[in-house]
Amino acid sequence: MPLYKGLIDRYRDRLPLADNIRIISLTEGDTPLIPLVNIPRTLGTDVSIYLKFEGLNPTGSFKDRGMTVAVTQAVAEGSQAIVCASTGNTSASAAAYAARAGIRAFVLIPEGKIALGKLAQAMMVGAVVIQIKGNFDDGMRLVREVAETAPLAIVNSINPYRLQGQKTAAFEIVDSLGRAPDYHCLPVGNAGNISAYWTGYSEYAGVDTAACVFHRQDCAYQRDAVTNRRPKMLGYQASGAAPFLRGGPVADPETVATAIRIGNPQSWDLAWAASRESGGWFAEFDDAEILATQKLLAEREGIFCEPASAISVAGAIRDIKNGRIEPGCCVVCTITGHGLKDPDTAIKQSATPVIEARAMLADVQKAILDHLD
Ligand code: AN7
Repeated sequence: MPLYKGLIDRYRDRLPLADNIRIISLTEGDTPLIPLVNIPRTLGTDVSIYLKFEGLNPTGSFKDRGMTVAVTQAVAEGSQAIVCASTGNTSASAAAYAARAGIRAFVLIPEGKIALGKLAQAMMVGAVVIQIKGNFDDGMRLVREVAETAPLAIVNSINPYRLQGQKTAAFEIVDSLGRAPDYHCLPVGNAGNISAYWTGYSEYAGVDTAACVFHRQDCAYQRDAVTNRRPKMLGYQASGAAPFLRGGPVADPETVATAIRIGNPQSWDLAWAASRESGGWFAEFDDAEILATQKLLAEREGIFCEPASAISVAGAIRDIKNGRIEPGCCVVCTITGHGLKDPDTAIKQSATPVIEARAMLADVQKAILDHLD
């Protein structure tokens, strides 16, 4: 096997980048597809559930896929600085790729509503972190406005190169499974990722979609179909931040899953197109259900994800139980971010307390015997 060099290198012929440009990469992508083994057994279902574990990207979230392409293109266009609004993961990723490229990153984050790991990442690599007294949607508006007055490349997913990078996750899934799944479950915040996956699945099936903005120009998507099917796209939102369930923007989004605390998704039309064209649906979960699923995944499967990511598994479980996802199907859930991103939320809900012990055998023995059953 040749050395893996990142997703631009692997999928270059399906990405709208010019030849001979400097690629800004941290060797992102190529993430594992992990089958669930214990949860399906408990459910008594023969549905196969796979997790696309995007928490194993270089900065711990799926954002790196879009960022390698967006920052590569920004540098190719001569940008000296990038800017984004973020609930945390985009800022961590943008900051890292800017450091790699040797350019400046400005990140706007909502005050007090960003998981600690994400803040540490952006600060550590030297991004200029601007905490605004407002939420993500305020930040997004300000980014659009400030980019008109200063020479900054926006690297939020309104930058179409972001979705182009993120669509490669769908390619990897089809390449690994040898087929497209029947259902694909995703958390939905700003709605870029669900749009990107649908673009990727559609391109691999040789079908045009609204988000195929680049390939429409040269029709490459029509030439190279590698599968004849596409999954139904299932988008899950937190009840306190569920514009796709309410039918329009939500003014004051609130959820423990801060990554998806977004009331005015920028890829509204693309996400609806993905849902409608695929025959999928949107559904919502409250914070208690999100946290319970995060814990279930950790305790039953050993997989530690951040709260927002657990919602895709919550959705799969509910829709398997209620029969909307039929027996015998193949389901992929994207685990969008690593659990280490948000240690505070994890520690708060941990069932096993830390036991204080003297550095003596008797204390350690007692602690162990108390917990052996
Ligand atoms: C872990 O970082 O929007 O629907 O600013 O971090 O494509 O927005 C994060 C989004 C899901 C939602 N899971 O994806 C940001 C940001 C995690 C995330 C989403 C995000 P989109």
